[in-house]
Amino acid sequence: MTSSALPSTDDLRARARAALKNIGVDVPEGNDLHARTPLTGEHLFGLTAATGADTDEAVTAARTAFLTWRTTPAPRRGELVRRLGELLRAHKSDLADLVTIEAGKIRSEALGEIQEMIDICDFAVGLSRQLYGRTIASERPGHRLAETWHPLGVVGVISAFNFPAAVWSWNTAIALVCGDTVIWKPSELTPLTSLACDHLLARATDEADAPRDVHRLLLGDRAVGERLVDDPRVALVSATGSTRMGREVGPRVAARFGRSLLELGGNNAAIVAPSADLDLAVPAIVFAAAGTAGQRCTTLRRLIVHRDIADTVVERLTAAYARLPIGDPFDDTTLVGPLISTGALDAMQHTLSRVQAQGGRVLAGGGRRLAEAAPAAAYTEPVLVRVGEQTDVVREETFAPILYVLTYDTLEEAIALHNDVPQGLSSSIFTRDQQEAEIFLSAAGSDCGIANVNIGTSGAEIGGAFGGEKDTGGGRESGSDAWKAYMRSATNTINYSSALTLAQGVSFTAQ
Ligand code: UN1
Repeated sequence: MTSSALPSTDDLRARARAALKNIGVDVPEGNDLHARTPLTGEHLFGLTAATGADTDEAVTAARTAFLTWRTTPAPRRGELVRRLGELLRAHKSDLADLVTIEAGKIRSEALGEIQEMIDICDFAVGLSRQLYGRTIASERPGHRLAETWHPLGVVGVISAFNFPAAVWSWNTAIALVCGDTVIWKPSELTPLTSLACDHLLARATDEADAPRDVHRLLLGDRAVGERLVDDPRVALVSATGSTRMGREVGPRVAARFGRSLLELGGNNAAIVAPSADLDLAVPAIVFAAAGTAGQRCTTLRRLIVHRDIADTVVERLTAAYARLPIGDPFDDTTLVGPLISTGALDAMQHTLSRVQAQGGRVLAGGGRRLAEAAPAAAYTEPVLVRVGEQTDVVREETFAPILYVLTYDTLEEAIALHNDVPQGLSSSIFTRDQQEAEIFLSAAGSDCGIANVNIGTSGAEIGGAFGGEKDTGGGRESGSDAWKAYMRSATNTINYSSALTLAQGVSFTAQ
């Protein structure tokens, strides 16, 4: 299905301008960076990019602000984040408009992204009173051991187009309550959303009487990111993007003994066991695979179905795929918006032709949509492809809505197939068999950072830690104790006795 006609680029420009105005951002002007919209594939505004000197100045300012911020009591730092959360609530609709215009998300998912930001602000405010260190029993009389957590310094956040606002907020809300200051280098594809977020945080900063330079935004290309990566004053680089990008960032930051937090590619799978409730599994699979037009790092890319139910599952998925409304993401009936660019569409088609050359069979979807109405945009039908175990392409992440269907006979075989990819972000099993579910969640089961039962691979809540293993980079962001990545710990030994007792029974007294 194709939902209603597309809005014009002029309409979208006006809508973006109105959202920015409501938020308080002057419509930017410049000509070295282009805001565009995947809805039509056309140019919206010209912007000004940061230079190398701007980047250095931002790091200096954020470092100076850090010297005050690090000793501001954490609950007071939480007040800034609480104010940000209030402003996000007030501007939820405007921000969601910008996310739809720049990233192409359907309205419900764009609103969900802003809700995710509000949620992480609430979480971080609570955390601002819970940055706990432990007290440890000392082996020596009259001694106490303690663990103290301190802010790290300047945090560089490099984020991707697909979560243009939420991923920034996971990092920024937590880093700010931890006492760090933040420099943000967003995707070049979503500058308007970034300007809006930065502006709301600047307002919150003024209203909460916090130093203005606790946050700086740098719009720009790769060179800006590289400068942050190489600057020894940036204590932590938190980068979201491709594994290829992470392979550069990780070693470069490590070479200067900086810290990095990497959220890289995913190649997420779900196992569908014979006992699965298909009324629950099928819609979960369709959301995880086709939602966000397949452009989440948590998108479901591989379906590992038990041979006995494979035909039924495929039949039901094929029917569901045929009914997916594709088109204008502002239309409430649309479920699949555009891909980010025609380049992404080319990559998807290239992958499909390679899969077919390796014996893959397209079961549903794959056609281009709205090419006449919007030749510069990339609307596509999500694809379902039946593949064999020997199809190597399955091990690669293509950032597009392609779902590979594989079959299995034993759970052991399913788990082996599941783990047989370089990436390790998210995973799930659909089963009513508790033993199978527990095996999947055990050390011998899924090797991913996220492992779910009877729910898809995407759409995690902020309360849990988010991140993955292997080529996904190992980072953890958002909830649980992910905050520890934004702080450094010090171990303190306090001798409150009047005697010097050495550990390990060492004696060092002159005879
Ligand atoms: C991403 O795609 O980079 O779990 C993040 C999810 C979202 C976050 C995805 N909460 O799908």
